[in-house]
Amino acid sequence: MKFEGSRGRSQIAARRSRRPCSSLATWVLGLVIALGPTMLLAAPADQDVFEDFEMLSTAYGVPFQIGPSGSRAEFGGNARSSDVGAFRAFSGTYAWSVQNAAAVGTITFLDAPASVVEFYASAGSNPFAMTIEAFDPDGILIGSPIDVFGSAWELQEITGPVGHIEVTNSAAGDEVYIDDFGYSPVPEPGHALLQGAALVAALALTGWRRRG
Ligand SMILES: [Ca+2]
Repeated sequence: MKFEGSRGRSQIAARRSRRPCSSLATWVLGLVIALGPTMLLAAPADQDVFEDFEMLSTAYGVPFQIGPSGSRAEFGGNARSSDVGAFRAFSGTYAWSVQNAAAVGTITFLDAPASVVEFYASAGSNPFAMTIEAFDPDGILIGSPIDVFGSAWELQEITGPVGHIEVTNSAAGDEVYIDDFGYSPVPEPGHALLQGAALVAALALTGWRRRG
């Protein structure tokens, strides 16, 4: 099991102007960057919370949680985390899997909706067996269901706010698998504004130094 807190994110190279804090465009750019972590899609491990399921063993139907207080996610339903072997896992030998025969696994964001969710999915040896549906905090389906075919691992990227995800295994054969699961919660408004103010102040300082 592996949990990692805030990690370094991709950097945006902002164009510098001679008067960075004097234009509306600069303020807009600052807010976009401050609010932007959820928009900067990268690898699942780059999100605020990341789980590779290594050394995490649970039984079918026994829920477990990942993430720190305030950004927890609960994995539940007819699913488990287990050692499935290197052939079935995307990383290491452990993955989260949904039992066969019309079973549904759920991933619920307990404290705050997720602004972005990234993970790898594989339908194992079951063609046409895996459907992923993401719902907003009110239970409304976000976009169209995602169908995963065959054993190849596919990177999934879902932008929210996401309240919960349902993973359905509609076949009677193999399990279906998810591995390297990462997400970032929707930032609190106050925190985002503070980030924006700090960024604008940094831009202003850069402009002052350049003029000096
Ligand atoms: Ca793994």
